[in-house]
Amino acid sequence: MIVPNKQINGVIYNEGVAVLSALARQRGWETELVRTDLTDIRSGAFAPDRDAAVHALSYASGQHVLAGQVARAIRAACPRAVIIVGGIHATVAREEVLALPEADAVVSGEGERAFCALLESGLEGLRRAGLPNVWVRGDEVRPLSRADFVDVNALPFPDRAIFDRAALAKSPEFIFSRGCPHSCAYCANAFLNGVFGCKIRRKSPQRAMDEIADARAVLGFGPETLLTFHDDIFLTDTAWLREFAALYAERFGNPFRCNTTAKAVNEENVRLLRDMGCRELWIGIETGNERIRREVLRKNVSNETILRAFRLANAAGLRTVSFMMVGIPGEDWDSLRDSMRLNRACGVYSTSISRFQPLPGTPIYEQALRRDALRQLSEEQKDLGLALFGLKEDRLKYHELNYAAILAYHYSKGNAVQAWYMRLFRKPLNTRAVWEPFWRLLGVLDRLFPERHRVVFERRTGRS
Ligand code: B12
Ligand code: SF4
Repeated sequence: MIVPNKQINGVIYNEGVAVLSALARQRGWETELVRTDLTDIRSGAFAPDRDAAVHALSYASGQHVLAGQVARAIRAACPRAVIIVGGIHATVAREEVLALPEADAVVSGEGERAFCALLESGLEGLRRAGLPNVWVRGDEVRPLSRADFVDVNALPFPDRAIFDRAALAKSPEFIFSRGCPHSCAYCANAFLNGVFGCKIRRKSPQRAMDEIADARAVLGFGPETLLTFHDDIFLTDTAWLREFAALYAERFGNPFRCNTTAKAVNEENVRLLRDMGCRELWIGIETGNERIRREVLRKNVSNETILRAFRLANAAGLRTVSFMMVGIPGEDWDSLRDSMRLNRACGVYSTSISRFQPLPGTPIYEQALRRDALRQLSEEQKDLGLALFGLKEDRLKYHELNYAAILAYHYSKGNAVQAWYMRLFRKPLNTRAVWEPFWRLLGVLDRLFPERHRVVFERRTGRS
């Protein structure tokens, strides 16, 4: 199993890869996880296993160019091995992956059935199975169609042993559900729901507990270890949460963090979260400008609903973390100010800020493609496997967006400087005064060296 790129911080666990590995082991195969990057390929450190019968590639859109190099290196070293490609890019940008000359099979959407068919009966068996959304070299390309989703409760426990166990033991990750009922215009779910149909599939609370116990046995984490539940929206079903909470408090009680959308927050579910030890609740604000949120991002959530969600979560004693994006199409100084104001009014503990990136397959990306507004990446950016895509028509300069990101971050309570200032003076620090000279300097540098001085801030796409 090969996941191109090892440079992205925080990517330790990958549920899709873990499940496929578990299914392979169930069928008597040995599996190995290889993470690689351009440096490895150029230096020759990436040495594909010549004895492996199957090389399975899984990657997100930012790594497509790098994945092509990985596939070439595998084919050169292992002329007869099967190369199968799947994952989010093979789903949302299937044509690009079909164009990889080294790919013997390309799977879009869920990969369990196709992967098992390949392991059980080889490439010809996979072809004969005629599964929807699967292409085998030599076949004609059929359009993507509605999915017959797998039963997540019938799957083996994800194989966590293939990852860096020591790192994963410090921060174990879980996903208890698949799917999201919303289709925000910047999120892959808009594509997935539109093409495959929308069905939320949830592991039963009992199965979720057994999976945590299995992970604990494999990784050996203790009762204080912070767990991360990566479900798109952990709070969509309060009845499920009630049952989960009772079992979790009884069997584990580890602190944890999870995602939600503001709409899903209510008094009961924040109380349940608090009682079972939730430390952080991540809520997507994305932008403080309600018009941009509704019309551009197609996220149908009002500022009032967002404020209420944060009020409830803060009152329950949860640390709230907001997801914000800067540089959304139509963004200007007024909308950035709206974002800072709303973020501040929400009383967030911390903020995760991303530079907006149009992701392939999403409505925003498709619109930008039609009006020729996508910014091309340099070859170096593509090779690194970190880059996604930008828009040509950003109204604000890079340093202005960074400045806004810094400001928004400094309005959060978890920031140490802010926390001390609040404690001493009982009011928030006016960070504008502090950052103004720095911002001006960045402006000058921006004009002098447009590409050179970029301030790095946390780069995550907003979710939920
Ligand atoms: C958890 C998560 C993370 C975690 C863990 C990352 C990881 N790689 O698992 C963290 C927080 C680290 C993260 C980081 C990032 N993420 Co993220 N993340 C997710 C999230 C919420 C869940 C992923 C998941 O586990 N799904 C459940 C599993 C079962 O599904 P799956 O991974 O798709 O796997 C199935 C199929 O794809 C297929 N399959 C997968 N691989 C293979 C291989 C073969 C051979 C076969 C046959 C099949 C197959 O079978 C699997 C089982 O059915 C998704 C949203 C989503 N709903 O998918 C976003 C998502 C994948 N992330 C996204 C992005 C953009 C990122 C970042 C680039 C953000 C950033 N700017 O830094 C980074 C980079 C991630 C990377 N290189 O992989 C985008 C990707 C869009 C795209 N077109 O690339 C998504 C879709 C969210 C969105 N905004 O739309 N992410
Ligand atoms: S951004 Fe969040 S709420 Fe919107 S579709 Fe994606 S996961 Fe669902």
